[in-house]
Amino acid sequence: MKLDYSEKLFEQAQKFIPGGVNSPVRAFKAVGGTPLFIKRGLGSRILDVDGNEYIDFVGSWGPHIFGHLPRFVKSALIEQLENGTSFGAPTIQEVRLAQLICEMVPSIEMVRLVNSGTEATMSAIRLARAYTKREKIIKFAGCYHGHFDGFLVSAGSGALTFGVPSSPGVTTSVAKDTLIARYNDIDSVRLLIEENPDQIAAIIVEPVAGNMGVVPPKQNFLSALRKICTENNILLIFDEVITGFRLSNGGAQKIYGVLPDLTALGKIIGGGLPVGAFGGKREIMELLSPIGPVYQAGTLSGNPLAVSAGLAVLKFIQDNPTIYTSLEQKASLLEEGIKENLKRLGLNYSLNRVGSMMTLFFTDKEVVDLETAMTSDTNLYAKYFHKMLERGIYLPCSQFEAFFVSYSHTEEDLKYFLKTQFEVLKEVAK
Ligand code: KE4
Repeated sequence: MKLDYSEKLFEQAQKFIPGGVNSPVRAFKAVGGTPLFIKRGLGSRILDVDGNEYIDFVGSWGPHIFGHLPRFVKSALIEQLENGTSFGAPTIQEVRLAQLICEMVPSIEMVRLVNSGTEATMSAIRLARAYTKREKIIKFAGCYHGHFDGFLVSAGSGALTFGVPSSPGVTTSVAKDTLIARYNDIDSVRLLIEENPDQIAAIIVEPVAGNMGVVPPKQNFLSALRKICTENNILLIFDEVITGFRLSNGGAQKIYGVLPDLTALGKIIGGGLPVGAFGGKREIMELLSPIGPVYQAGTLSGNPLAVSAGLAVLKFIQDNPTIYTSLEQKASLLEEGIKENLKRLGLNYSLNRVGSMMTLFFTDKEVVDLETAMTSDTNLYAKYFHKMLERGIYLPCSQFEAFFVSYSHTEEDLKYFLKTQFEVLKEVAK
């Protein structure tokens, strides 16, 4: 596989951009080698600058549920482009997108559009602190909510219930307000609440974790979180940046029947352009400036070009609810095929799947939280990643990410994946 131009561009990029990338995970640090510079994407395919074509199972880390550049997104963008890109003033498109989100996501009565998932989650935290007049938050080890200071915190030492910075530049005073619980372990949440009575503003959770690899919520975990939050006047925040409109036309909250107080969205609602959103109960959202005292703003929030792409996607989802049946069929075909490959090769790696997001963990442990996810053999994953890439399959460049099936993946794509995976696993896992 010729990578000359990607290698040359990566060398240049590292002169001007830290690590040569604008987001760390893209740098292939977890798997080694040179990141591919992508020239174009269409449907289930991407093409790198050296002319190599791949079947894409990353989909820009989640946005491309319909594959690259679906016709309805392309036409929406071209139409908006004729009218301009940004005005810093209200537009009809953002009203329509906000209205659709409120109609489709069960818990959202009011929503504010922003430019990224991080902006959405960090603004939801600020709002929760203002609403409850409390300062501490609980997040879960292994869940990622963006690069807001308060989220870049790891569990403090056993004796300390509060967090310690997991990145330089995050102050200890910020980190001490973030408490870390164990995913799928409601007792770890109960303990933190008991140790910090009446001090916790919110619990933020990925209802289906995607950032330690895919980890589904155990039976009743989400409903237990809902109950414990209600009992303790804590706001429950669902970070649905990945799961929103990925798992259903109402996100994970519609599938699991658990309603959070606030929800963060991103990725799919931007159709591949920068859009995030946070929303929830009217009485909470009305605390936001300009009607309330909680300040939050953004020059390009609700940007007409970005919103036009997101609006086209949500309209297509609203008009075609059967897409999730088709996605489920494709994803379960892949899951069954992967399990068949593992069985034929006598391998007992763990495969976690929810809807069209899944992860193959190179461990024989059941993966239910960060600790079990970390038992995976990341070196083996790196070998698997590169051999799949050499054969034209583009997977996440980290063991601890989800890969995605899109509506544009054909049966031929999935069968090629399975055939290739069998050959590769036979080679790397011997
Ligand atoms: P952004 O600020 O990157 O748009 O969204 C942050 C975020 C928030 N919540 C969840 C559940 C997320 O998954 C993310 C971002 N996801 C990562 C990969 N899983 C984005 C990839 C990257 O960082 O480049």
